[in-house]
Amino acid sequence: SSSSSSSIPSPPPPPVFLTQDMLKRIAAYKAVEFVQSGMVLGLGTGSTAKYAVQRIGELLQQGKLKDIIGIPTSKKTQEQALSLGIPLSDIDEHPVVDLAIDGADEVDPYLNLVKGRGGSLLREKMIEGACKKFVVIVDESKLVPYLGGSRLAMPVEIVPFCWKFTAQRLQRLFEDSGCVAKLRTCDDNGEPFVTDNANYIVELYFKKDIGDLNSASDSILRLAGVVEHGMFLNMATTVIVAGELGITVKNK
Ligand code: ABF
Repeated sequence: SSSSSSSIPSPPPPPVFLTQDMLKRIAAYKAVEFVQSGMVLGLGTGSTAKYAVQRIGELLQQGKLKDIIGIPTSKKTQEQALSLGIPLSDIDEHPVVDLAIDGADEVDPYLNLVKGRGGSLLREKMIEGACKKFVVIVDESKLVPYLGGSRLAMPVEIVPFCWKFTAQRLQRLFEDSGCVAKLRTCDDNGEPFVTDNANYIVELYFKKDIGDLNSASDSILRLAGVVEHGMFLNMATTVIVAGELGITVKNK
């Protein structure tokens, strides 16, 4: 039989569809363009930051970057960086960090952040607070009109001692915003989630805007039993947002 298939036009190429994971990688690679040889670098935690750490390791191995000192923000990132051969230190040894690159859970229009759903907010805040430049990398799903408004949780790291008492006090602090406080537990066994610093995490859920962020921050930190919260106010110097339509770089 004669073949007619050659006259059938080939189907159009499939539309280019970027997965959320691809967007995370695009943002991470863009941020690594800020890295220069000789820098002390804060290494973030999470599924976006992991691409930045990977890329830094690659550039070191290729000899395109030299004399980098990495300051990991979690035990998990420490392991990843070690496996890539990135030399590591801490902020005791290097109290001034040139640049940190890390993800976030929420970014508001003023570049204030919610972080800590990865559970490493305390070390992140200590290290990123010591940075000359703090570059945040997100896909566009992380952009919110105001913090705490995404109906995802705002994490607060607390000491395990009488955690119910502290969770109650936190909930009461924001009762006007319809706050509900829940202890973070592990998915596999329902046990309390334990941070790298041997603390617990309480998740705050809000029904309404919590208003002034600085006073919210102050009142949380005044509670005995609280170690740190996940609002990173006025800390990011740059936010790189990867979206379907390209990369946006927002500067403070
Ligand atoms: C860490 O990673 C956290 O502060 C933040 O919670 C999280 C973001 O993770 P991902 O990039 O996986 O969304 O930086």
